[in-house]
Amino acid sequence: MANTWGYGAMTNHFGDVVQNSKAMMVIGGNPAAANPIGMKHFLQAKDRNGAPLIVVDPVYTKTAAKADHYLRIRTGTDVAFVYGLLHVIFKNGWEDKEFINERVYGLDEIKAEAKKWNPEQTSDVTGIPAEQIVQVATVLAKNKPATVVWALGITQHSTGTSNTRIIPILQLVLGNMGKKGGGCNIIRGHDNVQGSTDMCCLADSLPGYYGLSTGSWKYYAKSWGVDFKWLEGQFAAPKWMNEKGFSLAKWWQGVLQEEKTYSSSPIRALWVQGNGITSMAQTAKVQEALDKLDLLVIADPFVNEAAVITNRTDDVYILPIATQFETEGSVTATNRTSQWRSKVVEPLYECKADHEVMFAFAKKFGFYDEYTRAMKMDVKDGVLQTVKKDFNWPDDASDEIARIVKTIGLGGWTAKRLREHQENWHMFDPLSLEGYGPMKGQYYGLPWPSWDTKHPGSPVLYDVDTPVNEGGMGFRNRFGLEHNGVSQLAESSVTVKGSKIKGGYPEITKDNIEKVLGITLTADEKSKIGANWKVDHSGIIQAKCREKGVAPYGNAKARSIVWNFPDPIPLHREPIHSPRPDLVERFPTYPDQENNFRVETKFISEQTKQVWAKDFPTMLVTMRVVNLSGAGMLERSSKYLSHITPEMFANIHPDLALEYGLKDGDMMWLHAPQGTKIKVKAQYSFSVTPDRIALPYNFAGMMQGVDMSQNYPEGTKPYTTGESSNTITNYGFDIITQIPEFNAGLCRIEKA
Ligand SMILES: Nc1nc2c(c(=O)[nH]1)N[C@H]1C(S)=C(S)[C@@H](COP(=O)(O)OP(=O)(O)OC[C@H]3O[C@@H](n4cnc5c(=O)[nH]c(N)nc54)[C@H](O)[C@@H]3O)O[C@H]1N2
Ligand SMILES: Nc1nc2c(c(=O)[nH]1)N[C@H]1C(S)=C(S)[C@@H](COP(=O)(O)OP(=O)(O)OC[C@H]3O[C@@H](n4cnc5c(=O)[nH]c(N)nc54)[C@H](O)[C@@H]3O)O[C@H]1N2
Ligand SMILES: [Mo]
Repeated sequence: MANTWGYGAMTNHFGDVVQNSKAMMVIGGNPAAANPIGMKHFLQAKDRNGAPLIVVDPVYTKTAAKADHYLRIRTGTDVAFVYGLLHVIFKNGWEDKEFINERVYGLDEIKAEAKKWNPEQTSDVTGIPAEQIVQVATVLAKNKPATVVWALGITQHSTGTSNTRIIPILQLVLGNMGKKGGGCNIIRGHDNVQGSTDMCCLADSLPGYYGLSTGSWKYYAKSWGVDFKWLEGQFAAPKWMNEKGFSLAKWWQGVLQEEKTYSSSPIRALWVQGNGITSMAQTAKVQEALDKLDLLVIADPFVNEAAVITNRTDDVYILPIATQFETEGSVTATNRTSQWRSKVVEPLYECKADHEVMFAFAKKFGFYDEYTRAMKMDVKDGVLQTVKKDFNWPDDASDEIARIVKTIGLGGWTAKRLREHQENWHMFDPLSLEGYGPMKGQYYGLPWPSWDTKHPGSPVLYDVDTPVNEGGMGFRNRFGLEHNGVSQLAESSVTVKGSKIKGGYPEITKDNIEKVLGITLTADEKSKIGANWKVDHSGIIQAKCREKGVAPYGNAKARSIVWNFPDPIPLHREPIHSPRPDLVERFPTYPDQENNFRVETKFISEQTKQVWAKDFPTMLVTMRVVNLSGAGMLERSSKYLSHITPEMFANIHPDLALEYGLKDGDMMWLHAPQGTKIKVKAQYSFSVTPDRIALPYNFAGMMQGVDMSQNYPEGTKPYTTGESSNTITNYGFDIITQIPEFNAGLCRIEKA
């Protein structure tokens, strides 16, 4: 199962924005509530650099309240909006021609699509006034470098992947990538969510984003000191090794088997370790699936509300887990830096840390030795081998990661270095991240890639004006050497500063290393070197690259065409449940999807099943509130935090409320296209227009009007319970990642 929420990482960092950004566009994010520390930096950039703040959001948020330009977009139309900006930029010749020619592939198709999106057409689709589109395009073109910041308003759509591609394309066109003060600063969510994706709490890759392929599995088998055949034998059949698993968004389908499902058998047991369950879309389906399972195990410091919304009376196990204050180890922040954390107290009462629970189960299942073996291994004389009898937690776990995960360059993240950074916090500049004294020549937290144990970390990705050994690099050569006869490498004029290799170069392999780097390997080196930089345990490829000032992953072009995606260039497609039937005809969604993450997913058949807007006329957006987080159980168990939002509510414009005879504070039913409903309090607000409402997503404990609170074990009921917005967020999933379409849907209001 997987957490598929996050999509990307920051290319730059908050301090860089303060120091270098000349403009900022926050699109689909509300850091004032969801990342107040990040927000502080944007306000500083406004003050220090006079950088205008542009906020693009369907709701007038607390972030929007600080904006110089607030654009009230209709949900699910960001691709159209960015094409609208590109239209104005190309029309005026404001694109960075040199950057595009040297470092970008496939922009002609983007240009052709942008031509269609003149300000009037863009305005009709997005709801943003045409003059504002021209104005903001001008601001971005005239204030360089500009950074673009986004979060969930961009990813939680059936077109989420296209959203996350069109914005970097905008930054490429403006020449803002690989620049201090520029880049795409995607604010990741939870504490350590970046680390959890890097470490593969994902159903479609191996740790470090190694693909699901026999080659990657073999690399991991070797890295873990286990036999590949043994690993293969752990699967029901070998073919499942290279198949994506179920995703967190649709695991319930594996239980209910209502839509077409591709797996060896139905899911019968669910183990939840650190996920709120009610934070998922389709909560009514989740409830049905929870009821149907044979076994439910929840490992959580709190009573996870999965145990509360189910009607089952048996076979639910709640394992008390230690909090982060009771454990030690590294976590990864949104800007790709690692931080070491110390244990504050030993685990209290009978609770155990997550890894202890995992170890206990591995023992019970009989693979504890294989599970922990890599922590006893190391590379000696260029050869990976077992070097000791026992391991030392958590340091050896961190060193294992550093030894194995080459793809994103974690080679430098040894426990020793991370501990030194923690001990020397005061020796780093909080804005530039540069170290002084004993930390001189390193960046705080060694932002990845930190290729090897001498590397300082890379605070700004793709920066060719900085030597590789000091944090610079080109774009990664990830998609072959050429496509349709066009080279994918950077032009000859793009030499990474200080590099001995001029211009673009491919990713380094055993076969090309001598030619690309102009060196000759010894017979001993040849016998030890791995097939390519991603799987080279010997460290030879990295060492040779260091000598030449070369990034082992190549120096290539960024591509704006993804030839193997359903939409090779991002295209506007209406949300599955759109308020504009006329636009559904012009911009239909994708064909239904046969099999992604083991399940069928409906797209066009759902979009055209009926004219949804007729029966469900109001748009639905979900949001975060500053005092609650995630599924909300933690904070709703705090007297003081729950007091701020004592009840589940919806922000509703008085004009809309009055259409339904709702006074401020009245209860109302909200009905969803999938036939579900929730009962919530109407809270008058001018942050929304009369065509839309906004709901926090951090409540649980009620299901479609039914109070489930008798299910909390004695003494655990939080101070506040309420309906989960996710009972009515509409059916719809991103075509690639399967992120639910939390942020573009429809509902119908009824006075309760
Ligand atoms: N409608 C709507 N739904 C959304 C979103 C939205 O914007 N709108 N956002 C989505 C996003 S981005 C996310 S990330 C998810 C978040 O949703 P969840 O992942 O559900 O978030 P949390 O409630 O923070 O955490 C889940 C559980 O982890 C437990 N926990 C905390 N620390 C530990 C630990 O150390 N070990 C273990 N084992 N458990 C621990 C907590 O007690 C909690 O029960 O929600 C998604 N759902
Ligand atoms: N207090 C608090 N802080 C949190 C969390 C929390 O639950 N509570 N959760 C953490 C997590 S896991 C995450 S992932 C982050 C998320 O951080 P954010 O994404 O900043 O949080 P949201 O409040 O979901 O903000 C999403 C914004 O996108 C807007 N939006 C909705 N649809 C669209 C659209 O189609 N286009 C555009 N342009 N905007 C749209 C919404 O109106 C909303 O203002 O926050 C983290 N921080
Ligand atoms: Mo998140």
